[in-house]
Amino acid sequence: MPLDDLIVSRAIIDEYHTTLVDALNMDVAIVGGGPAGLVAGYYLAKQGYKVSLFERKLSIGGGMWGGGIMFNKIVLQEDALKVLNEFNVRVKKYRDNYYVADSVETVGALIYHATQAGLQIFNCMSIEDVKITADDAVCGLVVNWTSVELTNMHVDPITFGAKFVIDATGHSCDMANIILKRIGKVLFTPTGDIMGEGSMNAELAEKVVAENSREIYKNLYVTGMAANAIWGSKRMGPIFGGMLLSGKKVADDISARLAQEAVNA
Ligand code: 48H
Repeated sequence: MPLDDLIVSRAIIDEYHTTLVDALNMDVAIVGGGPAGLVAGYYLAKQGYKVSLFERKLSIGGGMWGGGIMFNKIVLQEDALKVLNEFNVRVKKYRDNYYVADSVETVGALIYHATQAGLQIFNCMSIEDVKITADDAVCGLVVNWTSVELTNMHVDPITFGAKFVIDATGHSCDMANIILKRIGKVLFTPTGDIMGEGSMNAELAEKVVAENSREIYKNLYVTGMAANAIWGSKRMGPIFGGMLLSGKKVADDISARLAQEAVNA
């Protein structure tokens, strides 16, 4: 059977349009496709919630691909294996409490299992603002193509609705920065501001990252490296167990809120 180039185009346009329209109202919108955002998306989608993840770059995976200094291995501690094992990644025990995985295999597995669970990923899209309610609670995202951002063209964005938003943007804490710029120093931190990332200490940083992964402003949660930056905790370098545990923690917190909302409705 001959192939028609225009049917190829139509298939892409039709299917993308359907996917995009379907995402206009979500339970949860995740900004950033690093390990923490992907794990959060996996757990929320697995529970049947409608979740989309928006990633600025063409590739999903954030800072995980490069392992440490582009040696593409990642280290995980024992506690995190229960999360990693859900993704069927091969892990080698290096010594007690130190496990090593291939970073490329891990990113591939996170993307595969998250999308199979129902997470909708939009790549090449940058979040430039949040949608807010009359009392300044976050209720969605303002989105544009990254190519528009890069070329600095004056093209207006479009808006998506979400009951909850997760800042999974890593070191840059983009969503928290948007709140500071638009609304002020109103974050749920002691200062209302981003408290800033401390220097390297894997032990201290990993101990608190899951606990730091929580609501930072009305309906806005944080996960991953951004959680430690916002709450003024240390960085951890190329150990990724905390990123996985952090993604799971924020998914657990939000699913508890969504379940409560369903009861109240
Ligand atoms: C759309 C955006 C926007 C935006 C950013 O950096 P990440 O991998 O984040 P985490 O928290 O999942 O993982 C952190 C880890 O990779 C890391 O850096 C560690 C452990 N460092 C330790 C240390 O000591 O340095 O991914 C964040 C993603 C990236 O892909 C960005 O492109 C994306 O978010 N992003 N996407 N709109 N406004 N801002």
